[in-house]
Amino acid sequence: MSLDKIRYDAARHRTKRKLCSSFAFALTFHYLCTEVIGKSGGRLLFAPWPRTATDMPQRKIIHIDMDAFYASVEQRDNPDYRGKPIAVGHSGPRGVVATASYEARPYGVHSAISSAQARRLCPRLIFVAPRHEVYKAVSMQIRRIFLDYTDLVEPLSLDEAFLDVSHERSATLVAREIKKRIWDETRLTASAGISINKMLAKIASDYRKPNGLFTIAPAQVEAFVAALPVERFFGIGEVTAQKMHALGILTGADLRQWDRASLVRQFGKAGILYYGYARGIDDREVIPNRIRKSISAETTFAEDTDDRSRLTNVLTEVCDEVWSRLQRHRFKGKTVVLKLKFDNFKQITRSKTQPSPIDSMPLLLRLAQELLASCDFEGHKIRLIGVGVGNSPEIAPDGIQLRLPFDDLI
Ligand code: DCP
Ligand code: MG
Repeated sequence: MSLDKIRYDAARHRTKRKLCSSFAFALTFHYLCTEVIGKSGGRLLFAPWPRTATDMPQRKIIHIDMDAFYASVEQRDNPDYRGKPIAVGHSGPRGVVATASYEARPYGVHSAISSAQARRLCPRLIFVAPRHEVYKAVSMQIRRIFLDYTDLVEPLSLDEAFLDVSHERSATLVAREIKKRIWDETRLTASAGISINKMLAKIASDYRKPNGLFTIAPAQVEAFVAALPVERFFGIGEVTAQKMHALGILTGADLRQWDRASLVRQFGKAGILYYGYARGIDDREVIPNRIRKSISAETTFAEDTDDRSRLTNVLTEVCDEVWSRLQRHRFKGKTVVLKLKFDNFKQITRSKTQPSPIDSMPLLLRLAQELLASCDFEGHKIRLIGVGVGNSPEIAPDGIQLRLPFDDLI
């Protein structure tokens, strides 16, 4: 807190001073961006590699993330759960926690741990079965609110989205108003992060959770990033953070000591991204309404199995679900993907591509069955089976095979 706070306050004072002297420059720069560079898609195509975030054309980005989303919905709808540690998820032996209320978090209960472990950590934890339809409905409600402020809304999941509000005078005021509307219309709280790019806005929304609002203004970026522990950067996961720690990189300031070539040597292509992160740079645009690339469904068995006739039965159910989703979303695809997860958690995918879109349930099922028949289980039992359809002729030019990472299948 203290170091962060000192640097943050110092940065605030610097901001005020800088703001006045750079006003005239900003006006000229704004003119150049909108009139000259703006016509080339808003990108400084001919610019040299920018040294700092403030060298970049600046956007105003808001990141909104609902607080303990599923759990808050359950506490809203059932007064018995309010003020209590709850976990949304199935409590059975193979259950997993989708999320936990803020009352449960001090015990160490969080998303993705097993329900059994959660119960050990917090014996009075209340398990609540998920109600996905309700979460989806709330998600649509908040999305409609976002769209009242900008068309540039990029949902990342049901409960979070980036908004580009560069056209607004104050992104912070917009964020405050959005939070209020979310509360008024859903009785749920959200946290908002405001800054000049996606990476910083995402970090900012997490900074004062729950029910937080935090702005990283342009002149604060350098000091903020310098003091930030590397594990808090959006996109630096646990494994990478550990590797950085081993190299003595604990904060953004440490990361900034590294040149681009050395980071690429250590971290591959991601090194380029990290080089930018250390300088508060992230040039990714807010992309509204992602194009759906695929549709899938999957099932985890209550008990691992290698019984081929049981697998075929479940495969039929999964294909049924995929088929009904394909119809609901009017989605057409030429490739079927089968995903299997073994009892040792190893995962394989196999795919088959047709010359034209899969246009019937029997065809989908036949292709999925052929894929299953071709799989060697290597003596393992199956824990999970999934089927996806992708490679839509509407988004892939003919003859180009789309990559089909199963994780992208919705
Ligand atoms: N979710 C899930 N499985 C996970 C992570 C999340 O099913 N491994 C679901 C439940 C969450 C929702 O997605 O409520 C949103 O995820 P977040 O990461 O935003 O977590 P929360 O909203 O629950 O909490 P926070 O207040 O930290 O944002
Ligand atoms: Mg959330």
